[in-house]
Amino acid sequence: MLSLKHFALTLCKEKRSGCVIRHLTHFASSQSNSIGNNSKTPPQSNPSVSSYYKVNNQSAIDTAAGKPSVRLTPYMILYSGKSHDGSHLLKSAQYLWKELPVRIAHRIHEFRSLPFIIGCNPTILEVHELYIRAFNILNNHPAIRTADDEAAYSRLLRDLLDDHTHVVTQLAAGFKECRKHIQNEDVVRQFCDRTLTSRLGIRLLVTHHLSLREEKPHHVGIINKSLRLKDLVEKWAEFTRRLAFHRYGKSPDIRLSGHIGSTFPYITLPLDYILPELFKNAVRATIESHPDASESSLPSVHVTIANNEVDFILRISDRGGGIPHAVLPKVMHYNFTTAEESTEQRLEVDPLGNIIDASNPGSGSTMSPMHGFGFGLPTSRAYAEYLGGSLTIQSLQGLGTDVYLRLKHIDSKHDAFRI
Ligand code: ADP
Ligand code: K
Ligand code: MG
Repeated sequence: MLSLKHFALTLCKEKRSGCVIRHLTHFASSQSNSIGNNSKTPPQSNPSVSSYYKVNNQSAIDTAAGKPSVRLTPYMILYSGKSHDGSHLLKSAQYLWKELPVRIAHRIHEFRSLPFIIGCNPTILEVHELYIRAFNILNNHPAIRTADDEAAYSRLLRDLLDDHTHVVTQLAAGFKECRKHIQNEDVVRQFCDRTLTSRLGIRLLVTHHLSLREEKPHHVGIINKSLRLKDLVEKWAEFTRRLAFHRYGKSPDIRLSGHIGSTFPYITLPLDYILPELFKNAVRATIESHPDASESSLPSVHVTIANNEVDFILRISDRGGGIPHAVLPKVMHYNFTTAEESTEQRLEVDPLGNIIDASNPGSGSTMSPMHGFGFGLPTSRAYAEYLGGSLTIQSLQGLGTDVYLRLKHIDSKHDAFRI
């Protein structure tokens, strides 16, 4: 055991190579009994080492990754019903107990298939290790049979959700460091699309289960049975304006029109990511393309809501100068950003790239910066497509930009999408 650890340490220190890691992975799995069963990540360890020598579950990962994932429609989730005896909670936990290791094992396989120049980046390795750790914990968890089991399992899920809070920022930072060595854009896009949407799916399922345990008016788990899109748009518009004031000292108005009275069942969680990203882009472009404009002379950002039986659409129109012809094909690339050219000063950011929000310190760690990693548009588009929708951009070069976010209703007769 000692010699394997020493072997791994030496190799990884000297040569961070994917071949070495894969080799180690297999070597270690054949030694599984001698490595021990500790599923906890050693604190402060070198991730490149600890991910790979502690791979006693390697064959378990392979087995789980060979199983298909069972995806549910929101309709199934919405109408699965609540029982008085709590049996719906038990069923929900049992589904997760089976499903989560499979989904996480699929992710681990994808991490292992990354080109080694990316796979060996320390920040990417940290995320890879988080997934291995989550797999070990969830896969070793005993079956859930009683209400007490379910309660304990839920506490575990809550902790894991917290541990994985910064994964998007970590991936964005990791890719930023190493992807200049990768010529093939498709490799990065496929990995990021799949990792981020799968993560969204897992978080939706887990948050849904945890929310089933709470009573919230108009809600079944994560599904708000009568979401008023206007309220959500206003919340994130206000958030973005505060961010802009903090960063630039001014902000354009964000105006709302269209079907502002409409309500329908929907899931807030993905919109809580997409809306601020789109608003930040529009507000930033508006301010930076009018460097000398006063607050009152900045052209407003216009948000239009359209709702119909099949889907709902948000159009975000700004007068921020548009996206130049040469830039437009790249804006959907992960990590592509024009932020480096930006003349404005950066806000204070913590090591994960999150803004430290002076007005609300408690929320600081979950706030995203105004821009920077080039993940806003591609992640939003991946989420929208995962949810059976789309995100498209029309640039009116020289004038402004229209962004269209389309999302399928969850109560439509057809299987719009699966989580
Ligand atoms: P980031 O905001 O971190 O740069 P995004 O993926 O959100 O990353 O956007 C990528 C780039 O697309 C931006 O840096 C900017 O150059 C351009 N862009 C996005 N939205 C707009 C917009 N509304 N107007 C002008 N340019 C935009
Ligand atoms: K981008
Ligand atoms: Mg952005």
